[in-house]
This record gives sequence, structure tokens and C-alpha cells, in this order.
Amino acid sequence: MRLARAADATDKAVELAKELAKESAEAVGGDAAAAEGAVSWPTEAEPAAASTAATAEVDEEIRSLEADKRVADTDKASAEKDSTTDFGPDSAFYPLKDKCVELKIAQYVYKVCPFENARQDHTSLGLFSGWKDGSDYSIMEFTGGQQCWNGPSRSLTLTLECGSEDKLVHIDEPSKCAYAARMTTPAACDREAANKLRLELGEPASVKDEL
Ligand code: MAN
Repeated sequence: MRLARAADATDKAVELAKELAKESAEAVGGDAAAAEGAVSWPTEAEPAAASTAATAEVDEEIRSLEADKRVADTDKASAEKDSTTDFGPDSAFYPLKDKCVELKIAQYVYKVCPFENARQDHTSLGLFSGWKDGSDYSIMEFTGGQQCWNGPSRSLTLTLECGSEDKLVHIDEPSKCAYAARMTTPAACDREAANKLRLELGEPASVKDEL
């Protein structure tokens, strides 16, 4: 929608630029016909007042279009990223996109942004690299974080549990520079409820387990 609006706005601006160029060319005694064909700007040292106003109006329109374009570019990049991200069955975990949760433990503030990255203060604990194999969309993996002194590159696993709010509830470091976090989120409740039901019905806990 925004892209369509930006395209509309661009057409309008081109029309406006042509009109204004024509007016300003007339105002400074230029060739109006030539101005309409190729948008040409007056080159006089002291342009007429009308020409200055027209230039300001076009400049303003250009600034506004540039702002529209930046928004459209950001939307496009975000849509492209979304199309390659696995938000789980029926996109159950889409609500966690653009969310971040924090927890302070001892001297560190941990910040996890589920489909983005994980941090310990300013130290990267990795970027979201996918769902842990066989975890049935319950564990997210973050890899390629800041190199540990004499050790591996930092990484983190995030276990998602059903809960009434998006909240980081625990983080520890079971082995040096490999962190394990747990967060609660309503987004995990459907999956947990479905698994519970399957269990009660005596069926395997998840489709994946059947494979
Ligand atoms: C920092 C922190 C710790 C980590 C050490 C490893 O102090 O990132 O979590 O164990 O570095 O040197």
C-alpha cells in the first residue's frame, strides 16, 4: 500500500515539478515550452520571487518523497526478511517479531530479541539462526556471537514456554560462553495445549515425532 502511495506521490510530484518549472520559467522570462519538456531551472543570479517560492515548494515535495521512499524501502526489506523467517506453524510466533525481552542477572543485563539477536550488555551472544532441530518450535538458536577468550564464539538457546506475558525468566551459562535462556510467551500456548491434548488422546506429542 505504501509503495503504491509513494508511486502516486511521485507521479504527482513530477506533474507539480513540470507546472512549477513552467511558471518559474515564465516568471524569469524563459522559454515555457522548453521548460515543460525538460524540467529546466532558471540560472539567473537573482531569480524572481515566484521562482524562489516554486523552487522551495519542489524542494519540499522532494524531501517528502524521499521520506516516503525511505519508509517504502524499509517496508520492502522487512517484508523480504519476513518471507524467509520461519515463524512456526500458522505463524504462531509472529507476535514475537520486533519484540525484545530483558533480564538483569548479577552484573549483566541480558537482552533477547527472538527473531533477531541476543546480548549480554554490549556483548553479542549471537544472531537468530533458526529453530533447534527436533524441538518442535520450542527452542530458538542464536549463533555466531562474540568470540570467547580462549573459547568458542558465544551462542544462546532460548526455550519458549507458555505464559501470560512475554518475559525472560531465566538465563545461565551451562558451559563457557554457551548460554541457555527461558522465556514465557502467550505465543507458545497453542503448541503446548495441542501437545497436551495429543498426549491425552494417546497420540505422539508432535507431528515431527512421527517422522
Ligand atoms: C565475560 C562474560 C562471561 C563469559 C566470559 C568468558 O566475562 O561474557 O559470561 O564467561 O566473558 O571469558
